[in-house]
Amino acid sequence: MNYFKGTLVYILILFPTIAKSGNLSTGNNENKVNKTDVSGTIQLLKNAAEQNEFLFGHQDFPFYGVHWLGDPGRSDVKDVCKDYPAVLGVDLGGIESGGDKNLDGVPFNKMREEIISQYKRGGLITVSWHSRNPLTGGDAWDVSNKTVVRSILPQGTNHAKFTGWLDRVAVFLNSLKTDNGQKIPVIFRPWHEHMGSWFWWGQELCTPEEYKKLWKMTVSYLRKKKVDHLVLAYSPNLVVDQKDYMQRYPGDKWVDIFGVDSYHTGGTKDAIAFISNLKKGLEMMTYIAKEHNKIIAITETGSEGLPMPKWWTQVLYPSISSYPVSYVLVWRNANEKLKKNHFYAPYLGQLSADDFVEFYSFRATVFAKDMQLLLPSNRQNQAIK
Ligand code: BMA
Repeated sequence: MNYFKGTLVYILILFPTIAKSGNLSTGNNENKVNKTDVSGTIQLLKNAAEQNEFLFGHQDFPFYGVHWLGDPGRSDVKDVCKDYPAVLGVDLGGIESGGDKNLDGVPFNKMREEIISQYKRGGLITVSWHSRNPLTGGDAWDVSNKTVVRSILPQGTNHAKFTGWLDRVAVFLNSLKTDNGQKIPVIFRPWHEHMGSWFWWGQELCTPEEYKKLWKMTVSYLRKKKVDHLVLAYSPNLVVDQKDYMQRYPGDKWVDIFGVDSYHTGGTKDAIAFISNLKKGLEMMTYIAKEHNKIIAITETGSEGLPMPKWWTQVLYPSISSYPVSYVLVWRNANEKLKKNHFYAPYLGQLSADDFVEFYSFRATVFAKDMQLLLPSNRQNQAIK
């Protein structure tokens, strides 16, 4: 059990007001990204990073695993280490078409339920959006046309269609509430991996100005729809040069987290290169995040199929342990009947499962039980003792 392994929890138990009143956002009130409730989430992540701790996250963990689908309360990570991840990642892809399930078959109603459960257990939630292509009708990976972004900006032929899509996103985000009607803060990271060219919003598919306009339009439209509970994460695929990282940065008023998506492909033979490139990227991000008074995170990572038995302690951990990374999220564990060998967290009996338990036991790794202690009810218990 690692209930008391971290100092993050003590800081928040002793000084709960820090979490409520902290605010890392810059800019004047009118343009501030955050209302008070989300500044607590940002502060929590900042505290973790400052204590050399990071929250562990897993995409889609409550919905399915490699060998199961829809078992209530289950998660491959929990099967292995008896604890839920501290961060739940979900994807809204498909919501724009008005369907009731996302692109990976997760019903939006179920997604909402699990987001609420994750919040109740003290965890955080991050939302990505593999939106379909609004011009061609294809999916997010349809890069056959380079005018898609231009076509959805104001004055573009598809602007009205696209704001209709944003309306659906706003309705879902605004429905994420606790029983007493309080909205649940979520880390929203739209238009990710934009320094690659595999999504219709990618580098070769729009100009830097168009990308920035897309970001600002998305955020300001959602704000107009009263979506005021977002922590905004900018998450290019890995670049190591500061100029590249900032090429499409929309500005401090529009971003809270400096993220990066970086995958280890190729197993053992590419491990050293993966570690060294990720370290270069994190070094640069640490420097600019400090200049901009922001926090950093690894918004997506993983080694597909986990072929290395000690990937957690010998590849992932050494890549990030010297940097103030606030959270790290590994991608989904696709059900093997739907997509073979497409998993990024261990399941019981998987080659890297024992090493994951070791990684879990590290003081630096934060899971749901650590987060539980931050809940107001538990803070009171602590005070009484
Ligand atoms: C990708 C893969 C796809 C999935 C998409 C959105 O990286 O996992 O199978 O549809 O993410 O979750």
